[in-house]
This record gives sequence, structure tokens and C-alpha cells, in this order.
Amino acid sequence: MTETTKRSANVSATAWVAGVGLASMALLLAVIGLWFPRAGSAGSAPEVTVKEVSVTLTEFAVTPAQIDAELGQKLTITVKNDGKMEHDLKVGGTEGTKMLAPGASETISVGPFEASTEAWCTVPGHKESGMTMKINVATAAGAGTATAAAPAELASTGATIDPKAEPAADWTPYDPTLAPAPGGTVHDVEMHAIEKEVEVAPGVTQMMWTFDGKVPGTILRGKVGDLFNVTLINDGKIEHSIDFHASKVAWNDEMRSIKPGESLVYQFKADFAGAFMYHCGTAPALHHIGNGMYGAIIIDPPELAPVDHEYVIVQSELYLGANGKEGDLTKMLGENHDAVVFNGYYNQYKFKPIRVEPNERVRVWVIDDGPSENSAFHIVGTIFDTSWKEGTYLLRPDARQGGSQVLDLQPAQGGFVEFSFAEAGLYPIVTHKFANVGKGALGLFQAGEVEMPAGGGGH
Ligand SMILES: [Cu+2]
Repeated sequence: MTETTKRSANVSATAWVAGVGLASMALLLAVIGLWFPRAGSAGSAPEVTVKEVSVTLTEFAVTPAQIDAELGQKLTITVKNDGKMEHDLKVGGTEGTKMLAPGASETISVGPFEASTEAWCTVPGHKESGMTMKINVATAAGAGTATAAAPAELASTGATIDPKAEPAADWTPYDPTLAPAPGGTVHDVEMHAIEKEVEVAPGVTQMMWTFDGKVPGTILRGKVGDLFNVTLINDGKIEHSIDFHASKVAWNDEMRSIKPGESLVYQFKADFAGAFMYHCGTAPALHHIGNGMYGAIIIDPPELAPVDHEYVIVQSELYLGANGKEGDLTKMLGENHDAVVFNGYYNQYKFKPIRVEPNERVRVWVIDDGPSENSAFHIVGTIFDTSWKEGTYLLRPDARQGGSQVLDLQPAQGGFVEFSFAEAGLYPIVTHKFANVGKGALGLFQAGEVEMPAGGGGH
């Protein structure tokens, strides 16, 4: 820490000295320029020249990050993919190489350039992760360096959620009911990575990356000691992978990324009980998780007490891109979420309350799939008499009469709570990080027959 601080202090000092030096130099050049106008600047036709440049692509950088060109100059760029994933390089996102496999290269001719511009990799998320290259074009004034391009994308282009909007009549919520673990000790499961337009709030859709076409992905369940044989098939257009937190396997083998059309087998024995997250880990993993590639696998602890109802609620955030487009990685990097949701949809169980009867015993499994926000899971109007988190009971009914108000989870943590409702009525489901309740983290349990208030529930 001290070393880093010291080094950055030195860097700052160096930059300051260099800055002063450059400023003096610029002043000197400006003065010289006034007295000695550039030779040949009067009347001679501009000559188209070609400059050759070599550029390499890696995760996630374009090297060099900047190249200089004269006004009206063409560039012949030899682009080599030195990375482990597919990449391309396109000027302005349109003109450039085809998609290059790892190790492949292509030489492109671009320009002539009249102004400074940028080139980047067009694989979703790669530009935001750093795969851009500035092309600095000397201006007519002959200053030699272009001024930094103004950030044109300061204003968000993301979709906005209307908090008063309601889902369409044919909308069906994500079923929160959790079925018991299937019989047998071997689970052969096929899962598909699918890129699909999904509604995330009334009237708002995103091009989500999903497991099995839904967000959260299929909820898996088993018992300690069960064997899971999961075949992941990539039905998408970009690379994907899967990482089960319920397993102990090598990251570079089972969790490897597969290309569109490929499949892999991910086999593991579930030796530990837990409410585990699973997710796509393909780089940038923040983008793949933040854009929908997450789910849960529940491995029951031994001797789980019987209850009347079991539900699963996965909390996550939305970082909205334009309507119908992918989520915004820049917002994800800034932890600047537009919504916090239960099972993938804004205020989902406010629109469609979860129906139980008073005094029935209810267990809710809660998993915080983030990618970045915590959860303070709370149900207004009840107290949890049982709380289990990250593999162990925190609370069980006994003579001490302990009560729990919140199951607190950091991203990728999970557990369950048990409770009952003492009387008929409505019981809001929230995260008690209350800023997020107004951003979509609101649902309702309905115990018994209830007159629905105007504007809440009603479906
Ligand atoms: Cu993915």
C-alpha cells in the first residue's frame, strides 16, 4: 500500500514536471510558428500518404492504445489477435477486420482521415473493458496532436422504467415456487446459453444473456452427495461458460468458455449444502452476470424440516441499455444500477402477490446474485424464527425465543428463512436497504383473502 502510494506520488510529480515542460515547449513552438509559417502550406495540393501500423488485440486492450496520422493520410493496419477470445477491430465500430480467432491476423486499409477518431472491438462489452484505440489526426493548424475527443456518450441512452406502468394482461411472473429435489442421486441436466429479448419491467425489454431463456436461469436442486452431470450448450452468438459455486472443480477446465455451437460437460459431486449461485464467467464476467447469466443451485442440508410452502427469490440488479439492447457495462462498472429486482422483474410480486394462508409455515430461499449490490432480505409484518445462511443455521426455534428480522447477504451469498403470517393480510417483501425498494425490490405475500388496495396487486 505504502509502495503504491509512494509510486503514484512520484508519478504525479513527474507528470507535473513534464506538464510544465510541455507547456513551455508549446508556448515556444507557438511563438516560432507565428514567425515561421509552415513551409508549403500555401497552395500546394495535399498528398495522400499511407502509414503502416501493427496492432495487437488482447483481453482487454488494443496495443498501441493510440496511433498518430497526418491529415488526409491512410492507414494500413495489421491486426493480430494475441488473446484467448475472438476479437475484431473496427474504426467507428463499422469499418475494419472480420472477427478474428485467437492467433489470427488481418491487414486492413482504412482512411484517409479528416479528423481524429476511434477504433474498437465490437464484441459486446469488450470496448467498455478497454479494447479501444485512438487515431489522432493532426489538425489543419499543424499542432501535431489532436485534442482529446469530447466524451459524446455522457448522457445515458438506456431505457427508463416508468414506476407507474403495469404489466400487460398476458404477462406471467417468474414462478417463485421451489419444487423438492428430484429423486435419485444422479442429475443429468442440459442447459442452454441463449441470448434473448426479455421483459424486465412493464414495457422495458433487454437483450439478456440467459441460461435456458430465463432470468434467473433454471433453479437446480439436489441433496448432499448427489452427482450432477450438466451439459452446457452454447446456442448464443458470443462465448459463454458456467461456474457452479456448489462444486469443487478446476477453473480452467469445467469453467472454460465455449464458442457458439459448442458444448461442454460440467460434472461434480455436491459435497456441501448451500444456496449457491451459478453464473457465466466469460470475460468480462461482470457484463455476463449483469446482463442475466445467473441462477441458483440449492443443495439441501440434511434433515430439512417440513414446511407448507417453499419459494426461491434471487435478488439482482438491472443496468439498462437501450430498450431491446444489452445491459450497459459502463453502468455496471460504476455500480450505477437502474433497478434492483426479485427473480428478474421490477416489482414482480407486487404485481402478482405470492399467495399463502395465515399460520402456514413458509420457507424462502434467498440468493443474492448481484452482481454488485447486497441484500437485507426482510418481510414487513413477520419475524423469521429460523435463519440459515452460507451452510449453517444462525437461528432455530428453541426456549430462547430468538427472532430474526433480516437475512443479510453479500453478492453470491445465499440462505433461507422460515416463518408464518399471524393474520390474513398483505406482507411486503423488501430489501431493507430502502433506497432499492423504490427501484423495483418490492413484492407482496398475500395471506388469506384480502381486499387489494388500489394500485397494488390486482392481477
Ligand atoms: Cu455468458
